[in-house]
Amino acid sequence: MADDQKIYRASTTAPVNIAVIKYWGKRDPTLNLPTNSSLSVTLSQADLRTHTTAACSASFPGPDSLVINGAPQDISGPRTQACLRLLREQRAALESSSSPAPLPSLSSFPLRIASVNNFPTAAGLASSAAGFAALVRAVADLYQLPASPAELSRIARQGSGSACRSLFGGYVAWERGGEGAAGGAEAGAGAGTGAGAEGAQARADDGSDSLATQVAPAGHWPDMRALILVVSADKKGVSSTAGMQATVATSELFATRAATLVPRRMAQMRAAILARDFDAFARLTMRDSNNFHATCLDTEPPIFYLNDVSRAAIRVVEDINKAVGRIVAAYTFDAGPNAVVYYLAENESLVAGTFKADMGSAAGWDTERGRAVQINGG
Ligand code: 2P0
Repeated sequence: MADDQKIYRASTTAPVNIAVIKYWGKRDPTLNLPTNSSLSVTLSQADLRTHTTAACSASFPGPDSLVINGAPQDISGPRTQACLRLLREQRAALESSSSPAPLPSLSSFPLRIASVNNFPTAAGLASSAAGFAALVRAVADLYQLPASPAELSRIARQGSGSACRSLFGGYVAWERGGEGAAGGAEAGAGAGTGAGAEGAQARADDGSDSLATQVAPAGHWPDMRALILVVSADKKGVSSTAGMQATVATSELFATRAATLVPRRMAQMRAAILARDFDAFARLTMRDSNNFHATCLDTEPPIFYLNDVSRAAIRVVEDINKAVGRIVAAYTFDAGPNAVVYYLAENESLVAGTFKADMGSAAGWDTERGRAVQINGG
């Protein structure tokens, strides 16, 4: 086959992650730099993942295209364009340094990208994290980039912030970065509130150190489980991007959260995970979810992500923990009403069983709406 007809392909998958210390707020919307660090647990790919194939060829008519679950997407937005541009730049650098055995100039070929989720899109679960993580890794594989997962996370972050955490399995931190950079800390977050270490030349806050790293692999704490309770499959009323911008601009509670609470909780959460201390993990998870939603309520105008069923789920967790006399279940909610409940395998029948019994009718429990999932072993 002539080289200009050849089709190059690579496929990969990326899992969904659910934060236990929440990302909310951007200090730089263009580079998609967060106001505060965050930490998440990656869910099993058997349960929730995006599968993506990237292809390119000189024979493809342009422009680049992306299809998700069979539906063509508009990829002209700055987020997707930033990811594709950064990946192409890295490929072009490889090509220009590849003489005397030149690499094919894939960076100049149109891309065709197709993604499929193994969970119903209508399930109301955030798919942008797995989606951008899979897109970035598929194109990086297609281009045979020698980039580490951390380096790819820096690119995926620009597609969707939470996507950077889906490049890793297990327990994953996204460090805000920018400490000591000119203007980096003044947005109000981070332990390093002094902009620029004394005597040091202040660097630009360019996002080069805002990336994900693994705190511990899933095998470190293999008994961790997550129950996903889909309260509503509707698209959320206020998008994360718009919601967090409004919170940063108007909530006084948020400034304290970002500057003081999150840095402290990041350290405490790391310690809880490394010590496999479920009590500490669970308390921090619930408090951070509640604090995040409090800042949403403190936004002007207020943002309500939780609904009556969400609040009923909180009460079920409280009742389970009270009945047992210790904390065996922890709820968390993202920018929507759906609950994720973390627990240990030994409490599976108690936690999942109680939810099914107590919330079956309220949440319309079925296998689509309530499912127990493993933590990803990757
Ligand atoms: C999180 N969320 O840490 C938090 C908790 C929602 C609540 O990351 O604007 O879709 O694309 O960077 O990643 C949702 O925000 O936002 C999110 P963008 P993203 O998981």
